[in-house]
Amino acid sequence: VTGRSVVSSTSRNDRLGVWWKTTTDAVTKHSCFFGELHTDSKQINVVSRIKRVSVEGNIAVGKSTFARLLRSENEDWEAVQEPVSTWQNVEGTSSQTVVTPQQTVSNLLQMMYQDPQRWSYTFQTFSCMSRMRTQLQPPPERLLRPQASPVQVFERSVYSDRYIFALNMFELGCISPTEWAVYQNWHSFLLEQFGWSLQLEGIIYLRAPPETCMDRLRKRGREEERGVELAYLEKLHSQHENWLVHKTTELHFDHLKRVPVLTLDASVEFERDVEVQKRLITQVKTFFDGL
Ligand code: DCM
Ligand code: MG
Repeated sequence: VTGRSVVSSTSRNDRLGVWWKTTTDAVTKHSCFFGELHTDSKQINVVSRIKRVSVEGNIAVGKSTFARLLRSENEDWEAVQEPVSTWQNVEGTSSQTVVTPQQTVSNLLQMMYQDPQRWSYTFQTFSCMSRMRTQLQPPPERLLRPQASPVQVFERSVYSDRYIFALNMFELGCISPTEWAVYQNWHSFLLEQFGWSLQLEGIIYLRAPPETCMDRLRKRGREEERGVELAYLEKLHSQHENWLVHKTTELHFDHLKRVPVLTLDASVEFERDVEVQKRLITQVKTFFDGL
């Protein structure tokens, strides 16, 4: 693959798993493919790759629990967590060029909830950037085994960052029209650059009434979210419905309009109910097979 350094690869017969990176100026672009090789005219075309699926849903609906469940079900399924701890501890990130040791640690998640007018844009910028960094990491070795049917399951995506949270903050007036224009500008640009590596093959939508999410949010008791009101969860619920069910949200990426969505009923308590878990897993398996 010209101009790219292969970090790791495995192959058997006509199956290939390649993890490679391209470095251009300041950016290192990681990509991973897993699939069949077609070697006509000395050109290698990799026709399929690791399936990438995001789990979407309202705050505290149970995305992390669900992702853990999938991970324990099948070792070909990898769960990639949302980098929430990074947002709670801005100094602890890997971009040393931006944050100096003299600066105090910021809990940006808390700042955003305490003063959304002031901090929403900053939070949405940082959360989306840190998510990109997380989701561009190389997958674990075991997913590159030739006999694997690998799926990476991401907790949320750069698409929900924009079409759920940032859009919502703009509609609530916490992100100004200028900030919204700037956000959309860099978001589109970065996705055009990294788009291929971040694209999804599928979306799982965990759907539950906002009241249920409110109960779970209280039970979880994340300190920063103590002031979250039902009205806010209702608004986020509508954003999910508009994007994933009614399909009325205006999207700016063509492939995203065609990504299949599996809607799962997450109103039932699935954390400890083995029967419910089995039912959900069966639906997920069928969905993954069809991607
Ligand atoms: N969050 C946000 N904007 C984003 C992504 C996340 O405000 N673009 C917030 C919502 C929750 C927390 O981060 O407070 C993530 O928790 P959960 O995964 O349970 O939704
Ligand atoms: Mg979570």
